[in-house]
Amino acid sequence: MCRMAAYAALPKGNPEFCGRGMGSMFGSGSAAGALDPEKDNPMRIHQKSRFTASVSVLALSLCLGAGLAGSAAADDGHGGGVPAHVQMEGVADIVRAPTDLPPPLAQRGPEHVRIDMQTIEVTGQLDDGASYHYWTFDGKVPGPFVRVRVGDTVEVHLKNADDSVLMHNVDFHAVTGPGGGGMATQAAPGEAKGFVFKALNPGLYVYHCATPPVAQHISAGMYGLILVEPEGGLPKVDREFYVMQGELYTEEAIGAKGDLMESYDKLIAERPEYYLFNGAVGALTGQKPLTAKVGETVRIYFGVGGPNATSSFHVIGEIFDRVYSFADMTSKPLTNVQTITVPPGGAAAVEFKLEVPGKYILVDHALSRLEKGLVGILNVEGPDNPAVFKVLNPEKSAAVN
Ligand SMILES: [Cu+2]
Repeated sequence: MCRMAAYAALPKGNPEFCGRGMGSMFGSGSAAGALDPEKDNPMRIHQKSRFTASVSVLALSLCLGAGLAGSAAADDGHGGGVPAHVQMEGVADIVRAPTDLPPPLAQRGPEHVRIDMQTIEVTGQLDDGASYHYWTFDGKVPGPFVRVRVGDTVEVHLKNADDSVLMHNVDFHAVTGPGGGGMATQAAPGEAKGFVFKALNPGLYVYHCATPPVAQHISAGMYGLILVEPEGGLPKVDREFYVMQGELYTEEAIGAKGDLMESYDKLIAERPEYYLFNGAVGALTGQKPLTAKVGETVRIYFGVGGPNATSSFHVIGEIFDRVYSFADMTSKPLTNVQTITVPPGGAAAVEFKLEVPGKYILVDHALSRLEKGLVGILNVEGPDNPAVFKVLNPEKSAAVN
């Protein structure tokens, strides 16, 4: 039903509306069904190359320090040549804002805390003109950022929405106990389940749906982070952000329009079409970029839902002043790190001070993935700082003459 609703929202008679799943659903793609979409469909090949070109324009403009408004990419109001986000009608916005996380906990002793979560299956926007049937915690990707303190007794209540089709559950890596709570929360559509655990170990942990096939549920968007603050909390920073990386496996090649269908074969072969920050192409660029000011310190809580790819997380133009590697939040952090490795089902926190204004690009330094949707922006505003960074203009330099 959700898929049909998405179809209804798509423009009719669009020549680019040629996804394989869609053709068969509409009974209008008799020839398309016999085509190999990777090799035989010129429209798809055209779409793919155009997509790659547009992403490359974005990447180039970003890497050049932006300032390309009015060029091939439209200005989105944030300045700097980022394609504007256009929300599809009748399709949900599943992107969780990177600022959507609770503030640090007040200094307090251990308490009894309650967490309520809902598993929701929803057709959401994956890309410009493309949707996907996501499975989510609370309707967004990633799921809600959960924040507790070491020693807390945590009461988890999971409701599987009445209109779900599938069973879902939640497995917290912060739990000491069988299945991380997965078995205890296995819920049929309309059911509510729960469990209680004591948060014994401080750290930043992934949670995810662990209903088989687990990789399928994770890929569809069912992952998030839980922070178990150590005693006394973490050092104060000016801004905190919540970013997660995942992969999506679609029958259609990247760049296709319409409601895209999952490819179980590609999932098992670990050949994703999309790599994503916070659930969608453009989630953290044209739609919900990170923003901060010169002089501020920021911390990014970064996790990988996966289900399969390890991230080499990097911010172009910045150096991580401190890294809580593997999300060990109690050891002395590493210092002065360029790129971190974060495995699927793993996390890390990075901190850095912003000295120079401009656009800083979040990537996985396995940079082929940038061409598959994996890019974010941190916009930093403030006065120039030529003592740290300035651009030379050789044409006007006396040294040239
Ligand atoms: Cu699930």
